[in-house]
Amino acid sequence: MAWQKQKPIFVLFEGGEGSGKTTQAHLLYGALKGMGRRVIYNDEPGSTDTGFKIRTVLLEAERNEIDPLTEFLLFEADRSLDFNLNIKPRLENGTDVIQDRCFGSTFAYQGYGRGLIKTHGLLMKAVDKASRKNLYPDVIFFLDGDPKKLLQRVEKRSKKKTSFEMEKLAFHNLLRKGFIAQARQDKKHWVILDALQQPHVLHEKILRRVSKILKLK
Ligand code: Z5A
Repeated sequence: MAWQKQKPIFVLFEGGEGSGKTTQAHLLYGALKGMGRRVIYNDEPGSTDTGFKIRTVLLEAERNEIDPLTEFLLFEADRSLDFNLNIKPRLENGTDVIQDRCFGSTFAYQGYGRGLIKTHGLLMKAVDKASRKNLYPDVIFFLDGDPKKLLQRVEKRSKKKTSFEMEKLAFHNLLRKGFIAQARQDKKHWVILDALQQPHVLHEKILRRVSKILKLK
């Protein structure tokens, strides 16, 4: 493929902990690469040097002085850097972007999980739009499933738990509610997938949808 001709696709993966987003994002990355496309895998938080420092603060277990609004602003600061330095330049030069978490997580975790959607809903939308430099994915795959079952997958991991993984089940149920609410509000872009399916089955569904979008570009 002549690289000047590639019209990039921007794909976002969202979901709660253990939903398999990262697995599917990497499978799609490999598939697009296999088609000869220029593509990057990118995730939030922490994909820039400064963003990585923000990530360390956000994910460490002991961070009692960070209130929900501060937490939201830190995720958005990370996003603003991410779009400036990674996502926007890549899309502009015709590279596909496979994004693992973005605004969908902010509205689920900080909006629903922490309750900011009720007190700062409009502010959240305005700040987030600015952080994204008005860019929006072509498609958003939400890997949905019962948090109780999905959390069992991450329980098996030996790595140290993040501040979010240490939250109680009620918090994870709120996140799910937040993701579903967003998917219902924007059916054109959000695709809900049953995260409990086999990885290869999910990948086939995702690839089919992405191929359809690529044909229309
Ligand atoms: N956060 C936020 O609060 N606000 C924001 O705006 C943003 C993020 C952007 C980042 O954590 C944290 O930041 C995150 C939300 C919050 N919460 N936490 N913790 P992270 O970057 O360290 O990790 P993560 O994004 O949460 O990833 P994850 O949940 O740990 O993993 P995942 O991407 O959903 O799943 P996975 O790594 O692909 O798979 C997990 C395990 O399940 C693994 O062993 C796989 O082999 C297995 N797996 C995957 N798919 C399947 C299927 N289909 N069947 C069976 N087993 C599977």
